Amino acid sequence: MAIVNAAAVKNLPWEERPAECPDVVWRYSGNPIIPRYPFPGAQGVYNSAAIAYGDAFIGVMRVEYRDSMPRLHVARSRDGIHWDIEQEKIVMTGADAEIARPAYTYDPRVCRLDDQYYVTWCNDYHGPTIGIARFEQLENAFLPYNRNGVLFPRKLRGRYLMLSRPSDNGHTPFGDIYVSESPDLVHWGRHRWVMGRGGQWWQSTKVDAGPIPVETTEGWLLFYHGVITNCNGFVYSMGAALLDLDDPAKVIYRTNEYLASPSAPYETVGFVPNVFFPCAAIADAPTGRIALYYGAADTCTALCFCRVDEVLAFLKAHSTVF
Ligand code: BMA
Repeated sequence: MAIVNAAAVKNLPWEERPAECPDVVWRYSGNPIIPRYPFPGAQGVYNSAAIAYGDAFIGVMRVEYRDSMPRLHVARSRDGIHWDIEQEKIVMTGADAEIARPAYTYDPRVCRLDDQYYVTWCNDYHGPTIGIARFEQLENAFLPYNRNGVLFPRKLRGRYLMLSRPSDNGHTPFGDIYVSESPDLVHWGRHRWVMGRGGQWWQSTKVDAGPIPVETTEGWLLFYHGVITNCNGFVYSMGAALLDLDDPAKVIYRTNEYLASPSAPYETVGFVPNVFFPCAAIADAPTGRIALYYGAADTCTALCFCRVDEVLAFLKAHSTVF
């Protein structure tokens, strides 16, 4: 399995797997890379997006303020580990006045598509829905309530594709992943079910797309989060699926065991304990190495690593498609 349609990433943040670690995904030893209080007035940075840009990296960060409301901020990094976060929030321009003043914006993804950069995020319009912007903000993609809009990095059959998860206006105790098509990034339709919760308990409450899918010779590699409800509430873990290259509504493999689940102190203790929420994957095509950014415990930002061939081998050995 090889990564395709992706460039070599100079300065990919990377650390080899520790000798004692048996897992397919391993954590960066310096986690969390962005702490809880990055600058005055902020009380958390998590569930954030990052992308390689030239020899460096650009991030769109979810910064939580001391009114507990999330906003998006631009960040820059030379090594993908140490980040300078702008202290002014992103102000979107170009949107229709009706959708231009959301109370909150969160859980961004950044996608390079047709040589432009797109940001999708959870946008407030009488409840959460999916915002999209390139230089200017476009129309919201879907009706409320919807979350985790994740674009594909190229068109298929001349159409843009986006994953999303219809939800409710609260902490949604259900959720399946759908894929939708658009000719222009404004009008979305042909909604198709991709995969649902169910099966093993770790993903029995809801599932949601994570980073922009990584294109490989065998299919689209999608990292996602799966949620269990236990006596203490939700627990968010990370799994992976391989989607058909020509028809991503078809799931070829899907992990029946998680790849990573909250276990480190910064994942199990925080504003919302037990959340491992991946939002960005930076894939280095020549070496098959992938650096994943994830939000930990709705509090800080952390980094973990994997290799594409090992993830596929794990998927083949631990797959149940339902
Ligand atoms: C979801 C979203 C995420 C958050 C998660 C756990 O509904 O709000 O941003 O990380 O809950 O609290």
